[in-house]
Amino acid sequence: MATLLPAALLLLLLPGSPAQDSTERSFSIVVSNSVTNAPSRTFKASVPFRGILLGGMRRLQDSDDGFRFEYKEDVNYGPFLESVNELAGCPDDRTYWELLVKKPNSQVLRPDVGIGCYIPSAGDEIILNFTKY
Ligand code: B12
Repeated sequence: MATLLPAALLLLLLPGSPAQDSTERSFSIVVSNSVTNAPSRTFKASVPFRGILLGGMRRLQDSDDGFRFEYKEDVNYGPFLESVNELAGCPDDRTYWELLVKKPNSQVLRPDVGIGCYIPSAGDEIILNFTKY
């Protein structure tokens, strides 16, 4: 009887519950450059339910030759995005890849976490913006 099932098991069995939701969350990744104002490039990406941005970027890289990135692992904060399409941030020039998110309502946020922790929502426009600090 359903009433006797533990709550977690019940959640797994409920139709449409997050645990069963296998639909991908589609979002876009815009590669932009505020230093040179080079034209932006837009890519389509997706993550599964609660998937992290880094995973969506990896899958995009695997499927699209036009998108390449590299990151280094920071001992405290995880993956730090170092380069996109062969362009790397440089401490001497004080350049880096900033992570911005434009929400469907056009509000632009600057997440307080990096690519390893940010969880894209459907319709997000993830902006990887080469800029200066
Ligand atoms: C300075 C700074 C930066 C500088 C670092 C370069 C420099 N030489 O100054 C720049 C501007 C590049 C930067 C960028 C970002 N930062 Co920052 N940054 C800081 C800050 C203020 C000080 C770090 C520092 O100098 N520590 C002292 C030195 C001696 O220690 P360190 O270990 O060598 O420091 C290095 C790491 O902190 C690393 N780093 C800095 N920021 C981030 C962010 C991530 C996600 C990672 C993996 C590493 C990393 O760069 C430092 C220099 O090499 C901290 C907050 C704080 N007060 O600590 C936030 C902080 C570390 N940054 C943060 C964030 C979120 C970012 C960004 C993701 C912001 C964004 N939306 O774009 C980006 C990184 C994007 C990417 N490319 O992956 C968060 C990380 C929180 C988290 N749990 O993920 C912090 C804690 C601030 C906050 N919002 O609370 N940052």
